[in-house]
This record gives sequence, structure tokens and C-alpha cells, in this order.
Amino acid sequence: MLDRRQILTGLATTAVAGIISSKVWAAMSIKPDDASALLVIDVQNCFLPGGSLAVKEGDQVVPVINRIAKGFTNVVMTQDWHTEGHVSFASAHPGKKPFEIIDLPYGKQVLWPDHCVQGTDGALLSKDISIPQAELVIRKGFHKDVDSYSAFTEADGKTTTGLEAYLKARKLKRLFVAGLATDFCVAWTALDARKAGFETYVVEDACRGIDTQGSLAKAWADMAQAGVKRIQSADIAV
Ligand code: VGL
Ligand code: ZN
Repeated sequence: MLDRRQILTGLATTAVAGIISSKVWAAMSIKPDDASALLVIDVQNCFLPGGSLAVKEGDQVVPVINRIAKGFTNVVMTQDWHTEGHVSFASAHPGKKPFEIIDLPYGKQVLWPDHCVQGTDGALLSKDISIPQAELVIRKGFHKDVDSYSAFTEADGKTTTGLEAYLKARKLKRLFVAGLATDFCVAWTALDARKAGFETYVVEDACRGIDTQGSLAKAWADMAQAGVKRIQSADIAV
């Protein structure tokens, strides 16, 4: 496929961007096909303004996601779904505060405010997400002693959620990732998608990040390194 960024940069510098024909534009935009799926990550009340782990401007992803979802026949959503007293909660570690980092048997763990507890209103998907054709909701993070940012593999690096097998059984090959938060669940999902061999796009303006201790810049660097394609919602033909 053409490298859109290079082409667009070239066009801008030669000042012809304003007269690009709709035909050329259509040829450059990305058209989701039957082998494509949109993964909508963790658009849940806890991560929206007013929530216990609110992501700045988290609500702004909702209209963007609703718009691009119209271009997909295949949509999978995820839902962070923790037990009470989950190991990722600062409250489970006496003397520790949210956003501190601790060592757990499976590696470093950022500690969070209590969030997305199973069965609570905070754990519900946003009522403003409107994607009736969504075919699967994958819940993750429900093992009390293991976190799971990724929709594919838990933080122990081995326990699977079943998503890879599902997508492969459905013959889906190109994944477009959107939602919350860019630097945690979106990035870890996109990185695991690459590991599993999927062509992977992250739709930047359909995501927002938490950005603690340099996490957002690191996430984009790791994703670029892994061959994740960074695109904007306007790049997708709906
Ligand atoms: C997330 C922190 C903790 C996310 C989930 O959805 O990005 N971040 N749990
Ligand atoms: Zn969580």
C-alpha cells in the first residue's frame, strides 16, 4: 500500500493538496473490507469524564468511533472487568498510591484507582456508543491476581483471552484499534495484534491517552517499532 504520510507530506510541500481530486483521495483512503475488524477498546464509564480513572477528553472518542464503525461489518468491543480488590488497584496494596509502580510476579504494574469493577455502573460500556452490529464483547482483567491491558494476552504474558483464536477463526486479518487508553489498553492490544500476525492500524483521533510517566510517547514508539500503522479517522473510507 502507498505510504499516505509520505504522499501527503509531498503534496503539502508542493502546494497541490488543495486541488487533489476526489478520485485520487478515494484511492489513497483505506477501505475496510470483509477481512477487517474494528476493535473498540474499553469505552467504559470509569474512563470517561467523571469516572474513577477518567482519561482526559475520553468522551471525545465516542462520536469518532461511532462514525468510523459505520464502515465496518466486523466490530469487537472490549470491557475492562476487574474483581473487587484487584491486584492492579492501589487500594489492594497498603501504603501505595495510584500511579505508583510496583513489582509483581509477572513484572512491573502501575497501580490504579479502583475502576471497572464487575457489575458496577462504572464498568458499563458508554451508553453513547452506538454500534449495533458489534458481534463480540471481550471482557478482560477478571483474574484477581493478573492485570490485562491487552485484549489478547494477560499481563502474565501467557494467559489468552481467546480473541486471537476468534479473529483467526473468522478469517479476519486487518485490525483497526480505537478507544481508551492509547498508552495502555490500546497500545498493548495493538502490539499483541502485530505479534499474532495481524495487519494493525491505530486510529489516533479515535483514542485518548492517560500519559503517566512518559507512557504515551513510549507507547507510540513501541507501536511504530512493531509496525503498527498510525492513522487518523479521516483516512478511513466510510
Ligand atoms: C486501562 C489502566 C487500567 C485501559 C485499563 O483501558 O487503558 N488502563 N486499566
Ligand atoms: Zn483496568
